Order: sequence, then C-alpha cells, then structure tokens
Amino acid sequence: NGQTKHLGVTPPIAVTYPTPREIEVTDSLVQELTAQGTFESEEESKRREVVLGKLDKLVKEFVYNVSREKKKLPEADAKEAGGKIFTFGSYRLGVHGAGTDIDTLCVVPRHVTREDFFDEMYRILKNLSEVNELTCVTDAYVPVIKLRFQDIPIDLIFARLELPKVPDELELRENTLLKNLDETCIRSLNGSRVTDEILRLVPSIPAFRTSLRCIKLWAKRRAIYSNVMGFFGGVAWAMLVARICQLYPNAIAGAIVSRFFRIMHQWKWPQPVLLKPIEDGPLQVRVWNPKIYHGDRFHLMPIITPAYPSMCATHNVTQSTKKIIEREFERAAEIADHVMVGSGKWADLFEKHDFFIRYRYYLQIIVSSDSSERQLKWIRHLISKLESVENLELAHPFVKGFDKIHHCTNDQMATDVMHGIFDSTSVTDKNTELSQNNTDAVTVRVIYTTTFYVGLDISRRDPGTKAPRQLNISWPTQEFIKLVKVWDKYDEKSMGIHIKHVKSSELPPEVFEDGQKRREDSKKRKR
Ligand code: 3AT
Ligand code: MN
Ligand code: MN
Repeated sequence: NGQTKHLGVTPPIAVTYPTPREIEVTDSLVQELTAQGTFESEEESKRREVVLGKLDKLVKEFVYNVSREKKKLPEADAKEAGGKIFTFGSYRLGVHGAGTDIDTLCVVPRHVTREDFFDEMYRILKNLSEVNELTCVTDAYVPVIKLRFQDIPIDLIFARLELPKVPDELELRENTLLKNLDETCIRSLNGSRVTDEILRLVPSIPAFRTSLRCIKLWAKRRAIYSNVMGFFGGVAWAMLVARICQLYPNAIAGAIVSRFFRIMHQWKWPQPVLLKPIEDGPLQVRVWNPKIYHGDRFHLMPIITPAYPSMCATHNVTQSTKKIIEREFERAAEIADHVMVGSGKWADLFEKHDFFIRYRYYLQIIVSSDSSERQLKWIRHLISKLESVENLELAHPFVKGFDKIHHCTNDQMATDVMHGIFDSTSVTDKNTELSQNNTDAVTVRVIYTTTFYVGLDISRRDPGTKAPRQLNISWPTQEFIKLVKVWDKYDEKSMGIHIKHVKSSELPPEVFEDGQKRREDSKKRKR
C-alpha cells in the first residue's frame, strides 16, 4: 500500500528533511542551551562513566559474595551468577544536567534477595572511601540506596529476576521476565523498561535529546515540571517529545520544538498520547484502559508509558493544572513562531515564570514537624477540592515548597510555629542552618516547616464590579485538612498543617529570588 515503516500509532505528518532556516535555528538553540548551562563538563561526563564501571563491578562482587557465603554455591556457579546494572532517568535518556543523579537499577539472579541488597551491597559501599552520604530508603514505593560516588549522586534501586544467573547480555525488554516477580521488583524494573522503550521508539535519538533538553529547561523555568503537583514530570515530558519526533522522523531539534508547541497547544485532550499500541501481557495487573477502568476516564491529559504494563504518567493533572499547562503551550508556540521567522530569540522561551506576581491572592499551606523527613506533597488534593469553589477560576499550585528550620527558644514559640505563626524574617532557610546554630539564644526545640503556595484566580463575572468576588474556601480547606489528618503517617503530636489566605503584598521575601519584583497593586503604582 505504499506505506513505509514508521514508529508510532499513526504515520508521520511529514518526512521532509531540514531546511537551511531549520538548521540555523537548531544551531542557535544548541548555543542557547549551552549558554544556559544545561550540559555538564567533559570531566564530569568522564567521571560518570568511570563511576558506572565501578558500580557494575561492585554489583557483581555483591552477587558473588551472597552466592558464596550465604547460599554456599560452588565457586563456578557463584562466578556465573553475574549481576548487572542498568540506568534509567535523565542520564539514560542523555538529557541530564551538571550535578544531577544517575538513576541506576541493580539486577540480580533469584537467589539474591532485597534484604541482601540492603545488607551486603550496603556494606560493600560503606567500606569505600569514594562513597559518601550513603543512605537506605527501604520503606519507599520504590526502595532505594542513595549515595554519592566520587561526588556523583546515585540512586540505586533493586530487582531480582526469576533466573539462576544474570549475564551481561541480558536485556529487560521481554515481558515474560516480569512473571512471578513481586510488585516491588516489577515497579523497580519499570523505570528502566520505560526509558529503553522510549529510546527504541524515537526515529532520531540526537534530535530527540536536544529537543527534550529544550522542553525540560522551558518546563522548569515556567514552573510546570512536577508530577506530584499535578503538572508533568520528566518521563511525561520525554514521552511527549518522543511523540513529536515520531511525527517528524527526519526533522531536527529546532523544527521539532516549534512543532511540539503547536501540536500540544492544539491537542484534543483527553485523547491520550501514545508511543505505540498498548500491549497486553502475562501479569494479573491492570493496564491503562478507560473503556474498562472507570478511574482512567478521569485522566484529563493522559500520557501513557510504552512498556508493559502501560500506565498513565499524568494521573495527577487537575482542571487547574491543565489550564496552566495549556496556557504555557500557547505562550511557547507564539515564541517559537517568532524564533522561526527571526523576530524572536530562544532565550524568550526560557524566561522565568511569574507565579508570585501573577495573582492577587494566595493560599499559604504551612506544614510543620519536628523531624526533617516529612514529605507532604498532597497539595493537588487541595487543588481538586478548591476546583468546586464558586467564583474560583483557577487554583494554581507552585511546584516547590519553601523549607525552613526554626530554632525555637521557648515553648510558646514552638507552639506558634506548629500553628503556622512565625515571622519569616526571623528564621533561616535550610542553606543557612549553620549560622543560626551560632546564635547565643538557647534552642529548646527545632521545628521544620515547608510552605507551599497556591495562586488563586478569582473570576469576575460582573464587569462593573471592581472588587474581587467573595470566595468561600473554608469548606475545601477543612476537607483537605481532614484528609491529611487521616493519613497513616500523620502524627498529631509532632506534625501540623495550617492554611492561610495571603494577599500578594504579604508574600515573604524568600519567594522573590534573583531580584524578581513584587506585584505592584494598581493603587500603589500611581504615586
Ligand atoms: P534529573 O535529571 O535527575 O533531575 P530525572 O528524570 O532523572 O531528572 P529522577 O532522578 O527524579 O528524575 O527520577 C528518575 C526516574 O525515577 C523517573 C521515574 O521513573 C522514577 N521516579 C522518580 N521518583 C519517583 C517516585 N517518587 N516514585 C516512583 N518512581 C519515581
Ligand atoms: Mn535522575
Ligand atoms: Mn533519581
């Protein structure tokens, strides 16, 4: 039928080769990405390879030790047991920046257990002088050993296969490999299987990499890079870029980026973004399918992972975050058009977000606890509750929280901090903890707080009224707090959560980094 082979669920839109202008804008894009510091140094890149080589040897040593000492395997079998590392995340995709981690998966044969990993592998790493900041996180969704190896941050996760040995040639592509594995191992294998599949599904890896670097930088600067807050995370952005690469298999980065914004701006959500048809497989697990699973129909901007078992990488998106992402697609599409015709520059794309000057009113969510390990990234639940509030056009969560350490000098101060009452000028952020320790006052109690922000866009349906409409956010706020307090890790004694309504003029100085100006109220502006 005259069709050539193509990657993806539809044929390409165009198979044309780059024009001189596209080559020009791609060159200027690479220059801008370099100037913005998105590439690491040659030295760091070499060091990463050295570290990965050493890590692979250590994993083999670990498997050998367990085979020999614990399982009493004969010398020959212990040698053959193997063990291998795989990488995933931004390093595997080839889009990592300076100082970012290497996400590494350690794959072992069936006689080596997860306990052995946290025991023997940990012991081996502990004994190395090149290894620093070694920590085990055993109770996470994906358990991990975190470390710095010759100053390169490493996330090391673990999967045990149903095989007597793990040779160097082993690949993780086969779905049958997942049979009889426990859920934690399946989850741990997933990251690597997804990144590898993405790379197999793009027609040109160099074009994909440059384009994805651009999109990641843009999404970070515009504060829409965060899976937990209801935007898109690294894997979702990678899949979106991969899809556009499939549609223009011979295009280079400059052209792909500009088409990316156009196509994404016009995308007919909730039509899903797929890189290949969803596969069925050997497990009793559910694969994304809105026809069967009611819950999957609520995904507003579904982007589906290509490796079995396929899942929606963007299930956290809310009505509000969807609007914000779409608004950013539109802005970027315009800028990219200007770049293409020479009336704009790539740097405009990467201009910082204006979250803290954009809105007149904000919610401040202050989470406090007496240990530094408190993770409360539940704000998107609050966002979906706020979406039912009348006259609230948009509840815009900021992608990151602001951490503070309070060295309370008396019990009253501690109680106040736990209730979200503190003057933000009198405390220090995480980076200046040391200087705070040097003060003379006696610290009675140390309290850690993280402050999250939600920008509120209040609709004004009567054009005549100047004053913002009345909002009643107390109900969703209370519902949210209730939800947090029934969370199994919530401890009433040592933790607190407080939500405050603040005007833009009341925002603390720390939210205005690098000289960004505060919102000027229309009243004050004319003076
Ligand atoms: P960086 O360059 O490291 O900033 P990245 O894309 O490599 O970007 P991460 O190192 O945070 O991002 O994560 C790598 C992968 O690990 C992405 C995802 O498949 C998996 N992952 C990260 N965080 C979680 C989590 N909380 N739960 C499950 N999987 C996660
Ligand atoms: Mn990473
Ligand atoms: Mn990581």
